[in-house]
Amino acid sequence: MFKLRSSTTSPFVRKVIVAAIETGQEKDIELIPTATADPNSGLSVHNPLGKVPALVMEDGSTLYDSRVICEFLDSRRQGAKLFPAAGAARWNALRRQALADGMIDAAVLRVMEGRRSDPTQRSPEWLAKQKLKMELGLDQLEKEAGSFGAGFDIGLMTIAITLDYFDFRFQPEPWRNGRPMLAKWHEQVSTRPSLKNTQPHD
Ligand SMILES: N[C@@H](CCC(=O)N[C@@H](CS)C(=O)NCC(=O)O)C(=O)O
Repeated sequence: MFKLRSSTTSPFVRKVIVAAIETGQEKDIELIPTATADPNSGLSVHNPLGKVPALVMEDGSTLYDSRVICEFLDSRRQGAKLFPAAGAARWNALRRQALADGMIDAAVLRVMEGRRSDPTQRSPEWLAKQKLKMELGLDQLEKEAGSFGAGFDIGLMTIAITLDYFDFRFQPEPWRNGRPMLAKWHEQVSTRPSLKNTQPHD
């Protein structure tokens, strides 16, 4: 049995949970809810970076981050792969994962900046810079959405999770406006049980 240092709001944790469901391993993973802001959480023992997700193996060793854990889970099963083995399909999936991970990073930084207890410490320039990364990423995804097809790999999985996170944390920002292809793909991919049953919540 693996233990996953987790949180119900983290899109990076959700990547691991969706990958576990897609690869039929969710019963092998016990979730350990972890508040990353709690200095007594013991998280740094499992990940010196103090971030979730971290996967604790049966021998006590750990794996992080979401990219490594997802590929580890994928490597444990035969058949259709979340991580294509080689060639253009692999590089495209990894690039899309990198793009979507970066969009989540920008979104999380915005959320954290907005939570500063002293509002005068918030930087409007920093917030605008992170928002621009999210928007340019969305524009790039709109250009590509016509070629996403009906498949599902680590890149498309991370994109779906990113869009759900934007809806979760930035509901008033209408990312669908002017991005019809991406909106249509998101609606279709969201019927997938692994996504439908793992929506983020506080
Ligand atoms: N690149 C990492 C990012 C993980 C990450 O940023 N996790 C956030 C939660 S969404 C976190 O634990 N933040 C706490 C902190 O940075 O102290 C991954 O893919 O797992």
